[in-house]
Amino acid sequence: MALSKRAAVVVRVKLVLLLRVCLLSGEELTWDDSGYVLYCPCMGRFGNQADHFLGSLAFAKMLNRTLAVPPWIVYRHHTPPYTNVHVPYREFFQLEALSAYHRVVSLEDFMEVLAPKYWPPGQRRAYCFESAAQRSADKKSCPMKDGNPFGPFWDYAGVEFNESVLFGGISFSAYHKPQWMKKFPPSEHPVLALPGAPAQFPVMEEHVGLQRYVVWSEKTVKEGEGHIAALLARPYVGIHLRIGIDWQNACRLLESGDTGPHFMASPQCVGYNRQAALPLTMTMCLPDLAEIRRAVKLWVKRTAARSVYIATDSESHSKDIEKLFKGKVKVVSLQPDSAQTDLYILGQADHFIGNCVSSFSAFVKRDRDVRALPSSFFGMDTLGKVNPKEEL
Ligand SMILES: Nc1nc2c(ncn2[C@@H]2O[C@H](COP(=O)(O)OP(=O)(O)OP(=O)(O)O)[C@@H](O)[C@H]2O)c(=O)[nH]1
Ligand SMILES: *[C@@H]1O[C@H](CO)[C@@H](O)[C@H](O)[C@H]1NC(C)=O
Ligand SMILES: *[C@@H]1O[C@H](CO)[C@@H](O)[C@H](O)[C@H]1NC(C)=O
Repeated sequence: MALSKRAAVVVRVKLVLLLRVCLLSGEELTWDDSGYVLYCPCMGRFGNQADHFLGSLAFAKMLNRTLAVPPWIVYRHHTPPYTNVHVPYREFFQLEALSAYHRVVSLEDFMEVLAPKYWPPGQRRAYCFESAAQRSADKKSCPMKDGNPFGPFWDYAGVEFNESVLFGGISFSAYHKPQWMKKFPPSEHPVLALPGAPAQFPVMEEHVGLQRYVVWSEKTVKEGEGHIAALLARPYVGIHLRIGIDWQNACRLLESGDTGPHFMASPQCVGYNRQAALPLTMTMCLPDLAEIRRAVKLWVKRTAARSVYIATDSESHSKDIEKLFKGKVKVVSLQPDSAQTDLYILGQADHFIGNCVSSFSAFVKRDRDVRALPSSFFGMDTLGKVNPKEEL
């Protein structure tokens, strides 16, 4: 007997869904009995989110749970309609490349394919620190959707939380693995949904190498390579100028001396060991034009560069840099809409000069380290050696 019309439609929808899943991941998505980790990349912009991503990936592996890879949150403070954009991970990077390290699923696929059946509305528990719950009205609820970017993120995922599970006296580090396993066995707690990344900022030293699994998507590569071929002659030096007004304010905190050498992404150049850390100078945080010129000149000479690529959060100083070379070196600054274009081009440079304190620079540095490409920082030409005139 023929299927009823309704049943036929259901079968078709299921087939389409199945096909879609097969096409995206190469295999059918099945439920993982070892459980899942979901989190909102709710702190900071791209560089911060990327640092947190590496730690979260390690956390999921530690608990042997599949990581639901969140989209990137892109803030549009200056362009209408001013709402956050949620960019699926695989827009910028290959989701599949992560699988060489650990089991992952995109948050979007998790919500579309798995959640309706295995994590249905009404059973969606939020997990957070007791201290975070203190901020809620009843002091017992996780503030999952309070404010921006929290609310819009879970709305994007289509999640309302039904209940809160609080924890305390436990951190995301490997030290507390037994406690996590004991407290939250996947049989009773299949989905650990967290208000923030289960990770530290900046990324821990032991997780820096996970960058190798963060591989650019074909689309990003194609666009980036297009720009390189059209605009740059090799060898080229890529530089990151993090010098805008927000950064000037941030670096001012260094002047008081209260921050010490560990300030935002700085462990990448002063060293992770707090006791043995090198001094962090103002020039390293906020290079002035003299330092920018000095470093660019040095590396253009050392690499016999034919062009310079400038990525910047504000001014490019391209005219000043051009003048250094009397027209013999081409100086390019795209100021693209997408920060990923800058990150890609910096990543491919023959030499990179970054800002040690910036996690945006840190992304490029890690990406290059994985491929054994050389990098330096403003105020630090050789890793582990603050430039002589800067020494305190
Ligand atoms: N396109 C482009 N954007 C940049 C550049 N430098 C900074 N930005 C933007 O500014 C943001 C800086 O935030 P993060 O990526 O988190 O890195 P960070 O430098 O540690 O800065 P904070 O988050 O402000 O502490 C980036 O995500 C970009 O959106 C640049 O050279 N090119
Ligand atoms: C980790 O999870 C996978 C997938 O659920 C499972 O097959 C495996 O047995 C788990 N490993 C451990 C040590 O529990
Ligand atoms: C959670 O969902 C269940 C089932 O839908 C419902 O009985 C319960 O009242 C909900 N609790 C909260 C706090 O929303």
